[in-house]
Amino acid sequence: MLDNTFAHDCDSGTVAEAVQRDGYAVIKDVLNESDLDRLRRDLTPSVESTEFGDEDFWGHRTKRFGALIAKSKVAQQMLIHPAVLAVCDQILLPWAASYWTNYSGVMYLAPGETAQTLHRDTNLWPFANPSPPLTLATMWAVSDFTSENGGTLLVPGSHLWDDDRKPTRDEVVATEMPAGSVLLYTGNVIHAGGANRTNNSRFGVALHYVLGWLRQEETQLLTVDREQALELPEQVRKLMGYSMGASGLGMVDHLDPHHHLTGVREDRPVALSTPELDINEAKMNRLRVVGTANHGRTRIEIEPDAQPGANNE
Ligand SMILES: O=C(O)CCC(=O)C(=O)O
Ligand SMILES: [Fe+2]
Repeated sequence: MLDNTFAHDCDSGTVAEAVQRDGYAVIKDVLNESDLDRLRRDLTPSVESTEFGDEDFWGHRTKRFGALIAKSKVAQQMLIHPAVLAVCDQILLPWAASYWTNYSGVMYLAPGETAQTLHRDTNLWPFANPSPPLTLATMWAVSDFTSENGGTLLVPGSHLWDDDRKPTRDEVVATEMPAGSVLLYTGNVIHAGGANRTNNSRFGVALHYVLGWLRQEETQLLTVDREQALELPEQVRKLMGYSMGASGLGMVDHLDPHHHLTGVREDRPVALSTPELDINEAKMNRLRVVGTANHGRTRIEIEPDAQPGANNE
C-alpha cells in the first residue's frame, strides 16, 4: 500500500515535492462521478471492440488503445487539468523549455492478468540512469485500483537509482486509490502494471507528458485530422504539438505549427518562440554528456557551471 496520497485541493508544490522525493504521488477525488460516467461512456465502445494484447510486455489479458484525445472530451479536460499541469511544470520544466503529450491510452486489466515486467518508461530514450525524469506519467483510476486488481506497482525512490540497482520484492508497492484519483509518477521510477487476482477489470487511463525536445511515444498530431484539431480547446492542441517546443524547435514552413494550423499568417516574419518559452529556456538546466554506460546508453550530468541560456542562438 502506497502513501503520498493528497487531497484534490492540496497545494501543487507539496505534490511536486513528493514526486521529486519518491518518484510518485496520488491525488484523490480529481474526477467526480459525473466525469467518470461520461469518461466510461466515451471509452467503453473502444474497450469492447479492442482485442486483448498478444505480447508479454503489453499483457495477454490487457486491452490497450490510444488516441484518447480524439475519443473523449473528458480525456481532453484530464490532459489539461490544472492540478496535473502544475506538477508537470515543476517536474519537467527544469529540463526543457516546454513539455508535450507523450502518450494517451487505456490500460484495461482483465481478471487473470499477471504482473507486467518492472521497467522505466524512460527506456524509450538512450540515457543511462540516474537521468532526468524525461516524462511525467499520470494514471487515472476509472475503476478503483487495489493491490488485488492490478493497481500500478511502484518502487519508491528508484528514480534516483543507477541502472545496476534492481529492486527486491519488498521494495515494490502497489497503488491503492479509489476511482476518480490520479497517480503521477516520473518516467525514471521503476514500475509495472500489477496482477489482477479479482473478478473485475482494472480500468486505467494513462496520459503521459514528455520533455519538448524528445520524440513523443504516440505521434499525437496524427491522432486527429485538421478539422478535429481546430475544434479542440487551444491548450489541448498546443500540448499535442501544435506549438513550438523551444525557440525554433518544431516549426512548419518557418511558422509556429499553431499559426500553420489556424491559418494565421503575417506579412512579416514572426518570432519562432514565445516570451514564455524564452524564459523557460533561460532557466532550464543544461546537460553535459559524460560518456557511455551499460548497453551503450549515454550518461549525462547537469552542467555544473553552465550559464543558463548562454547557448541560445
Ligand atoms: O498498467 C499499469 O498500471 C502500468 C502499465 C505500464 O507501466 C506500461 O504499460 O508502461
Ligand atoms: Fe510503464
